[in-house]
Amino acid sequence: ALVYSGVSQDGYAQFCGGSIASENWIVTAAHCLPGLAAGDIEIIAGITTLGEPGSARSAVQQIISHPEYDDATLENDIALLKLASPLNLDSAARSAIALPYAQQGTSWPAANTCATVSGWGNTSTTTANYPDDLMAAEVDVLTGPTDPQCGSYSTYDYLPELMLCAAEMTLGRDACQGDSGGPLAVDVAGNWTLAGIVSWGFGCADPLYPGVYTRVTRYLGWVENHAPELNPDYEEDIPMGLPIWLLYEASRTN
Ligand code: 4AZ
Repeated sequence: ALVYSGVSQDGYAQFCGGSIASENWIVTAAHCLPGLAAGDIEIIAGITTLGEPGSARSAVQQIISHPEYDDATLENDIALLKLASPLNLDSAARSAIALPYAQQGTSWPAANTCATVSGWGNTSTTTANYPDDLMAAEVDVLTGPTDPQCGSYSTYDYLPELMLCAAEMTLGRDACQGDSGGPLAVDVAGNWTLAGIVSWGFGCADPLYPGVYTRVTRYLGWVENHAPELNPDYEEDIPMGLPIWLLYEASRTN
């Protein structure tokens, strides 16, 4: 969770999501961050319920938003947060997600790939109903990286090279406001991999307007330029693990 440092109650402070890429780096959406300085925000990792006793915040040392992020078109909606001190990734509930270096950028993820989006965003399309418990939903990648059409969006708005289109048409599950910056994750042979970053959409769970995500494969070079340790060839291995929503689902009794 990305939270405002000036707001002490986590449930009120949370404004976006993010993904742990390594002990020092969080990947999120650039549109979460305009006007914010590193000292204005903190991150919470390793919990599923906002406000959970004992959940610690981590300070952010630097915000690196993509220099070509465009807040009118939402092109290049990606940012890196460098943490002031490393997270302890030894905890099962606090582990990194793989970046899709091993996947083919122009063919992955293919249409019909199952993906999971998660976050503390709004659960209602009509009122503000923000949960304290982390939510997760399985959605389908609707089109491949070269398919120009995403639902009913105009081809000027949906740019398949930079964006990814995913939705759950029959159950009406989708990301919504407050989920921005969080992961769209795909299980690649047991390695949870960051395919997308929650970016934008017209409303939420509207059958004509799928959720739109930043296409992470497109930005691996940019990520690596700023955070060389996120390149898989870097000498230190990043401990990967299960995504926190799976641990949460496993611990639920109902
Ligand atoms: C938002 O406002 C937002 N349905 C994020 C994702 C979606 C819609 C809105 C996708 O941050």
